[in-house]
Amino acid sequence: MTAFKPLVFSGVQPTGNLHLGNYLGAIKKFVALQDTSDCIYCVVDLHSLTAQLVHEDLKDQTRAITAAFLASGIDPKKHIVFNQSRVMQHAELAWIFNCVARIGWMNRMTQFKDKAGKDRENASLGLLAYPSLMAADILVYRATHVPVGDDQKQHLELTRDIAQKFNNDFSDRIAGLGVGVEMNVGEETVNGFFPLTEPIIGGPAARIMSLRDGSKKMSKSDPSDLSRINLTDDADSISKKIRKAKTDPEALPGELDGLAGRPEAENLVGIYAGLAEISKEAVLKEFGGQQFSVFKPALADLAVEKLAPVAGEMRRISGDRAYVDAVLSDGGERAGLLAEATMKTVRDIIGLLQG
Ligand code: AQP
Repeated sequence: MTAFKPLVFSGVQPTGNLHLGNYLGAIKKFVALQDTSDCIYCVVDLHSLTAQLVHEDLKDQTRAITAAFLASGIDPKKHIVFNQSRVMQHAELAWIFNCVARIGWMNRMTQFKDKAGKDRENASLGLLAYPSLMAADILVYRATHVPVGDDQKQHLELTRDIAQKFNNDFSDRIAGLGVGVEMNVGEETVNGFFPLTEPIIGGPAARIMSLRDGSKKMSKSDPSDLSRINLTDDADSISKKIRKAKTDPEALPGELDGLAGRPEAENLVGIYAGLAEISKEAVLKEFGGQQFSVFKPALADLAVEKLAPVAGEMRRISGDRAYVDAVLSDGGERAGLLAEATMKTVRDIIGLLQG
């Protein structure tokens, strides 16, 4: 569908402890995609300022997410790992996209509505413009694929809208400079500078929910630590949190249909499936008819078995701060070269005077 060189980009904010949702929804996919694609993985520190401007320990949080990437199996030599603020072209392109995107588009974003709450007038401009920076993160590398959790689907659609509007608004200049790439948009073949990036979402763990409330996604910012399994939790905490996870009194059904209207049960089945790398159907085949008193201990054992090695590696890698910093510095340099190549052309397309 596209003639752009396939390239994967994704990012994680250094806003707190990584949890099972981040791991199953995003990081596990990052690791798997390394075998088939060139990948760029970024700790998006500039994004984290939208939630909280003054951080006590932003540098250490950035290192901790990097350690989680590496501990999970991301190879920083074959691919690129860096933190966003090292490559200022992200912010430069975000500014241009702020001028391409419309305020109405941003106002419609459910994440903005959720995070701004009732006092929208008092939310930071950065929080409103978050998706524009996210589009810049992706498109400054002209990335074609973005593995994310289900909660980021709307932002990815907006990234496509921004790319499409830029391609349309500047179509003559893109053609004049000969920097377009042919791609199919619906029935049409158009020439654009930015790809219409595809999200990679799906599988049984695309949206992991809170262990305390099956209607809320598992989140770093949930005040209850019992709502999430942190990647740094020890075996006892993992088992305790799964034991205390909210459920209903029914046994597990044998078929997927039987999970309808049972969000907490569905969530635990999804977590099991994500960790075991099998489908929810396969989990129900094994545990259908069983009570949670049987399923929860099996889930806890599986979670400990899969997460303990990652937590151990994270601790080991975090202890070597010089290594983590070297990875980010090397990745930043390599990412910076790619981003600058894109921005040179973007400045030409727009008509900015440069040396
Ligand atoms: N509950 C989740 N289930 C599946 N995937 C998830 N992701 C986040 N929560 C879940 C995915 O993890 C990646 C990194 O997320 P992020 O840290 O950049 O942003 P976020 O979505 O804002 O994460 P949190 O934990 O919910 O943080 P707060 O509480 O600060 O808002 C993304 O691919 C995301 O989809």
